[in-house]
Amino acid sequence: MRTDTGQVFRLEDYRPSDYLIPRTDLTFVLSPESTIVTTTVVIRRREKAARGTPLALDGSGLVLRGLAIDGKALADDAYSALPDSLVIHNPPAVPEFTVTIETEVNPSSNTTLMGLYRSNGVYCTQCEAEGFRRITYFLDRPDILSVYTVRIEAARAEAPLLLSNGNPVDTGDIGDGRHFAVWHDPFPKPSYLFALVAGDLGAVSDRFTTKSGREVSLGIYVEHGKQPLAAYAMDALKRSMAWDEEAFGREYDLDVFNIVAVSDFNMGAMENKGLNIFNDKYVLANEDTATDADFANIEAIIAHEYFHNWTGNRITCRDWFQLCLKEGLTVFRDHEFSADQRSRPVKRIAEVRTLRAHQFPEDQGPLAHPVRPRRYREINNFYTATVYEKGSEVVRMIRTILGAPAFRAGMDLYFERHDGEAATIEDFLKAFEDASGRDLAQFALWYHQAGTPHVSVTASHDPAAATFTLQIEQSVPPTPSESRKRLMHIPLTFGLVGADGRDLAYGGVEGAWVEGGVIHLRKRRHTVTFSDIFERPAVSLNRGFSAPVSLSVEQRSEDLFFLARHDSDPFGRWQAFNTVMTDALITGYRRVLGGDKPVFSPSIAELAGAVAGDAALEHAFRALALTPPGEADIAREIGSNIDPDAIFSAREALVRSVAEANREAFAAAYASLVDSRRFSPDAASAGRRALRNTLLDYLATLPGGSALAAQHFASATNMTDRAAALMVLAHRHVGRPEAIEALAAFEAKYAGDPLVMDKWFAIQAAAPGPGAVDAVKRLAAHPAFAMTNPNRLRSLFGTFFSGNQTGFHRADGAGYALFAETILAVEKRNPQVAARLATGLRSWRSLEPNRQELARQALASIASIKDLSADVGDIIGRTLA
Ligand code: 0A1
Ligand code: ZN
Repeated sequence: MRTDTGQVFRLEDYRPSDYLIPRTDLTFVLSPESTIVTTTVVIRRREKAARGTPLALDGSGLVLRGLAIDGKALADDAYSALPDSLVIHNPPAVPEFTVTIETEVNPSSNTTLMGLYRSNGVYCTQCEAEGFRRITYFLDRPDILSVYTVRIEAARAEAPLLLSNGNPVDTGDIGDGRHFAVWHDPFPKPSYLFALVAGDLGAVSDRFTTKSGREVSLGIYVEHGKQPLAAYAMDALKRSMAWDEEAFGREYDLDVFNIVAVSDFNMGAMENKGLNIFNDKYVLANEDTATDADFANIEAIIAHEYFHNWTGNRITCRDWFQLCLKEGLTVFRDHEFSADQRSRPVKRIAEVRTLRAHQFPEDQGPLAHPVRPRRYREINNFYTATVYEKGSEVVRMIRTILGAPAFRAGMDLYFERHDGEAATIEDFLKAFEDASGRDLAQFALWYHQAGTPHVSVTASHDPAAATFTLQIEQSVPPTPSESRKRLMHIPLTFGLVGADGRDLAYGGVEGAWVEGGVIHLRKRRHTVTFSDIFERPAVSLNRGFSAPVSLSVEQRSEDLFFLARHDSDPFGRWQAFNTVMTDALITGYRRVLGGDKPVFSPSIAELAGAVAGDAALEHAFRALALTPPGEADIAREIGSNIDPDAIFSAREALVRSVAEANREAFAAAYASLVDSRRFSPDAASAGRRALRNTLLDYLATLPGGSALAAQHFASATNMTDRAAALMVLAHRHVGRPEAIEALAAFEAKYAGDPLVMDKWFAIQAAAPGPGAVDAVKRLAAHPAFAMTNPNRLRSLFGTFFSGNQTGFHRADGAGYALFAETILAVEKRNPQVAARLATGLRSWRSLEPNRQELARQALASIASIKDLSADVGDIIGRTLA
């Protein structure tokens, strides 16, 4: 564990390395407790570096066993070897020489899941961001690109399968029950993309022929017996490969593409060249074990990692400050892929919900940072929603501003210019500027400036002059260490919706650059006047969520109801309904705080009834529209002095009032959505299930609701329906016999399947109310739970800290005490996962004063521990600052 020294890394300190490593040969002699790694690197001194410049290599917790230059062992005083660095004081003056390093590592005792470790007896690696230095001393930075050849030796019985990056070159026997394999990757790559897997796994094999005729062998490796569960992932992989050729002109470039699923993994998956390693949660699925959401995630993550082959691997990052160069762009690519494979509007709404749920709170709290940060203490803590999701939104805006053809031309130019290089955000933007002739200087602030811009709008119609005017003002709130903000270029897609639901044509426009249905805000204030507008329109702004801003539009409340029914932009419709509900919930919340009962306008229930029964709308869209804003969404909109219990009461009351008003219609729609066809994970079938399950959630609040949910649970023929019913029972009928029985039945059925048990843990961890703290403590002692497994930790504690507003934020602070205790316990084994869990209190300052103080005490109790890891120390330090 790297303890927190407080060292800060700064973008402006970037300097090219004095030495390069054109070639790297690695030999792994694998053994569970003692693996010997022999690394031979060709070191090339850069012309600008003086002869004899010391060569300083990175390490982390390493033991050096041998060191030679050009085959000759080095004298003891010629170098200094520490666990975290190896310095060769006076390297040969020649331009190129070889260094051979022997290190010894213990994969079995590696609980950090970085570097070389074992998961269920399988040797595997994770090197992003700085894990390679746990394997050998190296220039472990992304701008050092090297061609790797890897030889793996292992006991055949323990590891019949030996994989690394690139193409297979050789295999054979070496006696004593041991064997070897050699892999060669012809594409120069940074060390973070290195991977090795060795173990006894089952294979799913397939083939793909690229557009230009390259035959690629595809393999997905999973625990023996689980091969059928990898069929969907394989299908998603082939669709991804075909899509990237079509949409971006990008072909695969090796003879093999392998994916390995492991059960202990810190993140979702990893794009190692030719050998992706996945958290098994994002590979294994069938209808009995996985929900529709799981299928969609698998498709998206398989695509994401595959797309990295070009955006991340062929063109990589110069330094870790440029992380969004590969991540934001690759998320944008996987979003587009899913939109094309499924329903574009539904996908867009889901993306925006995720962005608001995860990125907005980050941007609005103490952990805010620009999409391209300028400093970090621990890079692992920057795999954030801002870098990934907002990073994707920024790429989307480039396309909105340039238009699809110029965007594609910019991408082509970027690939052409930087293939084989380690690039920067400046390089990326320059490709678009050069391809389009547009100036993106102001736009670039999206990369450099943190915080969610706010856009406020007032509208007025002058019937006599037939003009319609929008007064638009932008502001960017201060964020940590950035108090003064510059004005942004905000592309707002819009429509002026007339009484018949159609967008009004306007004669002319003044006050801003308006083109192709987009208003470009570039100043603080714009007065945008449209002429020849004879009727007062409802204004639909930020259609498709063209800019990741918060928006308030002052217009008549009937306009929102109108847009919710008639906007031609599906996102606009969804947004209008969502705003109606949010506004009502905030008013209801204030009433609860004042000791009154919340009351809701009957128009809301009427609108819900209309949406539920509108056969012209996709089922999945209807499900999304009918889903009321979550408690955390409401809290975010309220902003400060939050009382989670009052939010909960207001939300419950809204759901009940909508259900009561639509009792018959919802019941009829619910009944009509039963699907007796064979299960299919396709988007349309999933949409039907989503709508039916959303309706169940409403109906379950009515008398007889628990029996209905129990019946839904008992008759479920797939995991989507089963988990949905279990959630309704466990959340809406906490402690009732139907809930207890269903939980027990689920547990009995899936006790042996850890990934399914994760759902069982998560559902209970999110059950509202003061009993959740004790429930979570009890569940932590369940035999299926393991403090060592990241998926279990995220399901139970991650869900509790980030997904249970009333339970975690219990007024007596018991949730916060459990938080502190858990972070410290997890940190000892796995600082990276602990740090992620520790972000659960990032919004503590928006709580009411009593809870705020209790949360502060819990955070301070963590901060007071000596020798905190860099990971946790960084998060807690920034959270308290
Ligand atoms: N590059 C991966 C994310 C990733 C980052 C760090 C990891 O370390 C445990 C693992 C994966 C992606 O974007 O999918
Ligand atoms: Zn990624």
